[in-house]
Amino acid sequence: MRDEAVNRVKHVFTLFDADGNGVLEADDFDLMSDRVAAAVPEAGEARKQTMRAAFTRYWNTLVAELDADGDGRITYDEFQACVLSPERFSGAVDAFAAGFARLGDVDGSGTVARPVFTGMLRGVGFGLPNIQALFEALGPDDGDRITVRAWEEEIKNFYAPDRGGVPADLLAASPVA
Ligand SMILES: [Ca+2]
Ligand SMILES: [Ca+2]
Repeated sequence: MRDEAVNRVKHVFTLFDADGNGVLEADDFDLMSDRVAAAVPEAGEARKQTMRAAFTRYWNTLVAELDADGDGRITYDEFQACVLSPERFSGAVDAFAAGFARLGDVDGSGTVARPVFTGMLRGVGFGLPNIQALFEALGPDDGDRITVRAWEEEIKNFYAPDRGGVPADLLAASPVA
């Protein structure tokens, strides 16, 4: 596995452990979707529901595939097995990427404005300099917006164990210059 992928996996585990108790549980995903929804007050209820459903589905897939000892919680040791067989998660990751990125398209234009992008990723727990670096890497247009499609693809890259040197690495880099 590539070093960049290992770094992303460690970072993602820390982020997903939203309440910081050292293990992933259903409550973490509820907490995260609450924070993300709160970051985009202007998003419609339908988009929020899709986003929440994507978080829930993602958790259900993780616990079904990774909870080796069946205690309903995922430790880091259990979690890192996800990178060994990414094909088992691709459906849930695709839904997660789509539900998340499309929440940011609050006006249905197919684009996401910088403040919305920043608010949502702050909601998940990423650092502001990392978020800004990723936004720049996704090529904002003259109106300071990126396409939902570009963001969605980058979310999938973030979870791909065989990728490296992708813009998504910027989210796990520290510090970002
Ligand atoms: Ca937790
Ligand atoms: Ca477990």
